[in-house]
Order: sequence, then C-alpha cells, then structure tokens
Amino acid sequence: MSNSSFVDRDLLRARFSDAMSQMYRREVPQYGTLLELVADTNRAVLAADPALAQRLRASGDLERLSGERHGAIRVGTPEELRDIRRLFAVMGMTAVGYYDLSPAGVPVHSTAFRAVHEDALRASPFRVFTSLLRLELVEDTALRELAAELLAKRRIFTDRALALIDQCEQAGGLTEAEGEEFIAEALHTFRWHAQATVTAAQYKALHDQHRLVADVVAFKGPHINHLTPRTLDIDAVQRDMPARGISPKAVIEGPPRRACPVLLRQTSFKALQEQVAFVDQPDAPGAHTARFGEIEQRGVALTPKGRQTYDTLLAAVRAEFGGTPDEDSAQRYYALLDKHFQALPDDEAGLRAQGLAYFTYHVIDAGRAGQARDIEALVANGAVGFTPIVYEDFLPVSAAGIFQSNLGEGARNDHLASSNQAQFHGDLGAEVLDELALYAQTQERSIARCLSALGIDSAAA
Ligand code: OOG
Ligand code: NI
Repeated sequence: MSNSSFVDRDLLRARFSDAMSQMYRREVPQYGTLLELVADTNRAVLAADPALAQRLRASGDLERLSGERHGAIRVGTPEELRDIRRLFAVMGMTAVGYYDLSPAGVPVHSTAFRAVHEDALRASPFRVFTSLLRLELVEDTALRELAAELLAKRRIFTDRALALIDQCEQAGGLTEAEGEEFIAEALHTFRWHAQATVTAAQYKALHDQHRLVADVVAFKGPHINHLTPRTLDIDAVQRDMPARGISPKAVIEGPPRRACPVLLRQTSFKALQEQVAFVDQPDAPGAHTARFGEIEQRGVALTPKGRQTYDTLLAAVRAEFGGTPDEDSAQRYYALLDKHFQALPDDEAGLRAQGLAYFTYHVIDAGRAGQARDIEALVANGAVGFTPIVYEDFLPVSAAGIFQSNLGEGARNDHLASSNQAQFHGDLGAEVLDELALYAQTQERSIARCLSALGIDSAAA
C-alpha cells in the first residue's frame, strides 16, 4: 500500500544508483575516466543531431540518460540470492529474465533486478545483472566442499541492512531517515575487500578451477564488478578509449551499428589486476583480477518474432565467422554482422509494420482521427504517432562475451550443463518476470491511453 510517510522506492533506487557510482569511482578511477568519455560523446552526438535530442527529450529518455547505468554482482548461495532479492525489492527492483551462462562455460545463471513499470523506469532505470554461482558444476569434490564451507560462513549483509529490509517488508516502506540509512548499509554489501578470506594456496586452487569461482568464494562479499554508463554512440566511445588510456575488448557485442538501434550493444575494458592479501600471507601482496568497466548503447526492444530473427542472424554470423573475433579479425566480424543483419528492417516503420519491435503510442493530432477506431487506422491517418520502447534487459550471448573478456585466457569455453531455470526460481524464492510480457504491457497501456484520449471505446475496437 502506498503511504505518504514512506520514501518513494524510485527515489531510493535513484539515490542508491548514484551512491554506487560514487563509490565505484573512488574504487576504480578508470571508471571515472570512462564516465567522462561517455558524457563528452553523448554531448557531441546530441549537438550534431538536434532531431535526436528533441525526440529523446519528448520521450523522457534524455533526462534519464546521464544517470543511467547498470551494475553486476555474483553471489554464492541460494540464501544470498534470496536476501539480495529482498534488498533490491526495497528499491522497487524485481528479478526480470533468466540468463544461462553455462553454454559459454561460465558456471553461473543470472537474472536482472530492475524497475518494471515505464514510469518507474523513467524515474530510474538502474539495473543489476545478478549471477548465482552453480557450485554443482565444480567437479573437484574437495574444492566444492571448501567453497561451500567458506560461503556458509560469510555474511554479506550488515545486521542493520537486514533489519531495515525486515522493517520495509512489514511496514510496507521505509521513512526518509530509514531510507537514508538503508542506502549507507546496503552499500557495504557491494564494496571491494582487498583482504581475501582464504590462504594463497586455497585461492590458487579455486582460481585454477575457474577464475569466477575464486572471485565469488574467496572474498567477504559480492563486490560490484562493473558499472556501465549508457552512451548514444558506442562506436565512438570504443574508438576513443585508447586515447584516454583505456584498452577496450576487441569487438562490440550484440547487433551491428544501425540507423535504428535495436536491443543492446556492449563493450568493456579489461579487468584490472588488483592487490589483495591472503590470510596466511598478510604481508606478501597477492593479485586478483575481477573489476572492469563497460559501456552500453540501448535500442528498441524486439518482440518474440524480432528476437527470434536477431538470434538467428547472430547465430549465422558466428557460424560463418567461426571462433572468437580478436583485434585482427574485428573488421571481418563487423562486415559479417552488417551483411547478415540486412535481413532486419532498419527503420522504425519497417520494424513496426512487420511486428518485430515494441512501441509506445501517443496522440499527435486528434483532429485527424476521423472514423478510425483502432490503433493501426489511427497511425495510418496521422492521428497517432509511435516511439520505440527502450530495451531494458540483457543478452545471454553478449553477457558471455563480457564475462569471457574479463575472465581472461583461463576461461573455459566448453558447454558445462543444461540450464536450470526451475532450480534458479527455487533458489531465488520467486519466479523471474518475463521481460517480453513487460514490453507488451507497456505498449498495451499506451494504446489504451490513446484510445481513451480520443474517446474510443477500446472494448469495441
Ligand atoms: C556479468 C557479465 C554480464 C552484461 O552487461 O551483459 C554483464 C558479470 O561479469 O558478472 O554484465
Ligand atoms: Ni554488464
């Protein structure tokens, strides 16, 4: 129930997102450099394209852009995942989508915590890609037991954070003062700990199993491993990174550059080697590589039919390319992407006409509605216009590419296991929402608003 004495969950999320960004900026200075590059690039794009600036302003996208980011964490146990779900719920974030990374040899499965309704997304689109380690995929029994023991011992939340989560669940919200305290307490869960919880030998054993296993198990908590600002021109940022001392991964993941961007394109800079201390060698510096930077460019959300097309085209590109693109083969890879993606219309009207993408509708000229009674007729006579719905989620193949570029050469590429969404739901203590249903609902709501504004009875339409 909404209660005016409670602080707005969207506001809490926006504040938390800012607090995380400030913390990560202090922890990883290169992230700050990347933010500056993205801000400069976005400014240049908007200055060069006033029409785009105008459209983004009208859709509310411009306002959210400068503070827009996603982060990623990796947790170790079902209990941790469940409490993370409860923590994010305080800020109006729900688990959306299921991503299985095991086909790419990464022993995790994941979801994204994010706001669900378009109004809440406009207030703050902050998302956290959250992965659960699949310990059952660690083959070595002794190592698996060691990992389970270490994870069972750790507490990733402060007592006060847990108390405030309880309080929020029971009262239905947090007061302003409690909200402030909640943000400070929640931040502790995601900070970096240079002190490992294992000996150097244990670290090496975990690391040799899989670098990700060491990253999840050998530390006190699920440190945020990257934060990702959103750019309007990812090719420009990728090109300009080296001039600012940042070395990007070889290729941009996702669809090719398009006049009408679809889904999500992503690239990252390599994870940094950081100094850590092991419990048996407090004075001998060890090293761990985990945290990195990433940027993203978001385009229109695709319908099931559009997504099917995307998956098919991407698979064709990868099949023809064979292997993983590197610096030397990047141009050949991009050329193949361009070639295959010609099969996908590259304009909004075309994507809409073929039912490939989601749009919101708005009345532009009620006077032209005439006898039109449904949304297609209203679009046809110019009474109603449409705007692409931004893709708010992630892509499993891209995520695998991001994981791998940061897990280094040691990351295995063999298929690990079948996906297990039912297990994930059990561990999460809830079912993840279907992202495609959410876009469809947003589209439907906008159509209902148009019809109602034009005095058309939608039941009859
Ligand atoms: C998550 C990698 C995936 C994305 O944006 O697709 C990801 C991780 O490395 O924990 O962040
Ligand atoms: Ni990411």
